[in-house]
Amino acid sequence: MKNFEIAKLFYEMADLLEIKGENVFRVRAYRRAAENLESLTEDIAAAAQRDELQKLPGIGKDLAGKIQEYLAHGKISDLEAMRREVPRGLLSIMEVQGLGPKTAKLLYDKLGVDSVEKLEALARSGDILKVPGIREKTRDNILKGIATWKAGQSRMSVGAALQIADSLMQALKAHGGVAQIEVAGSTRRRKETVGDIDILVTSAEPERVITTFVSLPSALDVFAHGETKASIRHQEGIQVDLRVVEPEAFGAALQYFTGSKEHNVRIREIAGKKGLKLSEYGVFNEKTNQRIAGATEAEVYEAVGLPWIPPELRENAGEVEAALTGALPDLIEADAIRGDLHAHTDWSDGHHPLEKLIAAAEARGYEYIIVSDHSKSSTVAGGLTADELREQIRKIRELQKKHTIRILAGSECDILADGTMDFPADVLKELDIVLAAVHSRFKQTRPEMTARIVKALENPYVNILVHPTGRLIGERDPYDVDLEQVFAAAKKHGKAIEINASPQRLDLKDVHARRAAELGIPIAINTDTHYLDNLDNMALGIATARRAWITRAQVLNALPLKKLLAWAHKSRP
Ligand code: DGT
Ligand code: CA
Ligand code: CA
Repeated sequence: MKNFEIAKLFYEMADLLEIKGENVFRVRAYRRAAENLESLTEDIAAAAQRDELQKLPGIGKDLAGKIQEYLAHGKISDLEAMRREVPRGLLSIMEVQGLGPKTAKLLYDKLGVDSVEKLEALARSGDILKVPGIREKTRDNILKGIATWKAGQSRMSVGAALQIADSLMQALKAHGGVAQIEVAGSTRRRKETVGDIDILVTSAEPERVITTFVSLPSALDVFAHGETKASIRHQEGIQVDLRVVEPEAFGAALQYFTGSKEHNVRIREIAGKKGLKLSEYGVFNEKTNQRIAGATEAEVYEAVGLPWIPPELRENAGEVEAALTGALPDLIEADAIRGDLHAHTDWSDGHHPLEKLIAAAEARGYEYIIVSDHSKSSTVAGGLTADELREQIRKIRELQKKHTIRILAGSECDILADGTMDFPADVLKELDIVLAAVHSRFKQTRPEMTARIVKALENPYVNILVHPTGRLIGERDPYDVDLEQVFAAAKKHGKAIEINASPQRLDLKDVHARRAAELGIPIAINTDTHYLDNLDNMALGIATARRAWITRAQVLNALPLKKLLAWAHKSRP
């Protein structure tokens, strides 16, 4: 069967197209097709023979043609051409930010720099300065880029990890032998970054499952290949550990491998005091060694005298005490979310028309959806002028007549360097909801940045401070700001603070969101949608809120429309 071979080539094409800066939809189309081929159990050649390639998920005309070509000639000419254009070595150094494509090509051609290690050596020794056009500043940027690249190599955002885990689990299920399957570790806890992915399986045919796993096209290297355990390096760069366990120990193994280690230490202590021994194999009576629980997590916790604890809470951050006293929080769940309060359209830097956003929100069953494009000072993001915003509001009111979902006119309005808002009061007052965001001058001092945001929160029209620290995980540090002062101002003026659900942001992060919610500040969980499928990121925002111990009552967009609007307009003059 050529399924896996073709999947591997499609993964490579996606990488090459991405490096070349091609349309993201094309890049994704190749990745999705590769994932689907990984899970396809029928021989792709059989589908091709019936001329039914295009009936397969994710395969359009273009990709069907590539598959036909490979089946007939054993190669894909577009891929061959791209390989010549972007050699492997060049590809690897282009992953370093701060190194433009032109410089990368120059270093590759003239000095044979084909790895990040060589690039780093050259930059550190200073020899890189001999290359025409590379100055001290470029060199600094390259070194910074290398540091970020290294950090990014060691941990991955949980959003990306979840996608990889889901796709691997789907492939394993499709190829048979899998009974139960779950992702464990930090991925299951939805920690914002993940070191490696841990997957647990029960199976009557462990060997079959392990063999499938190590031969998947997305498995670049195999580190370990045992009878019930295997480790691979996934093509996205992360390690994945697979363990096959006995059904009667699945719950115990899931509990153990979900962690965190610190949480597990506490649970084992509690078990010990009851004369029980807890391990990845089950809960045992210490004296008789008899197993008293292990098949499900719930029975494992019950055996040690605790209610089941949601994985997002298992960080030894008070959850064990809460469980012992029956005080676990009733965490927010997906079905409590009534709408999204941060979304873009092609009026600014979103990639879909207004109508499509509304339809997508309707399809999710939301009660309301905001339209919150950028304001005029965000020029790179295509920010709207006041006139354009008024035009958009008119358009929204007109579209409203055809819809039952409430379309909220909003703006993601810039907080200017001095803390004033990018639009004056007479524009803001026409909006249903106003978001406030920092998009410029990230390098202000802590007192400047804090005063800037506090001033914005004093504005009577501002409702929600969005992505409050500006961090991009693995890419950009948060700006320097005193969050305690920001929270105090939000509390005083009755503003909400966002958990931005975009996997690159997750901003506020869990511990800060927990603090804000404890202070009584409403938390908005928003996707900041730029592509329609970003609406799915809501799940990640909810997971972050759950890690922050947040309940439905603390979530702004769990409010019904009327209450939401009453809240939003209460401080308007
Ligand atoms: P990561 O991969 O760094 O993002 O974090 P985790 O939590 O996924 O850690 P990992 O993959 O090393 O191990 C998965 C879980 O297995 C971990 O959360 C708890 C459990 N575990 C691993 N090693 C130990 C250990 O030495 N002692 C205990 N109590 N638990 C462990
Ligand atoms: Ca892990
Ligand atoms: Ca692991």
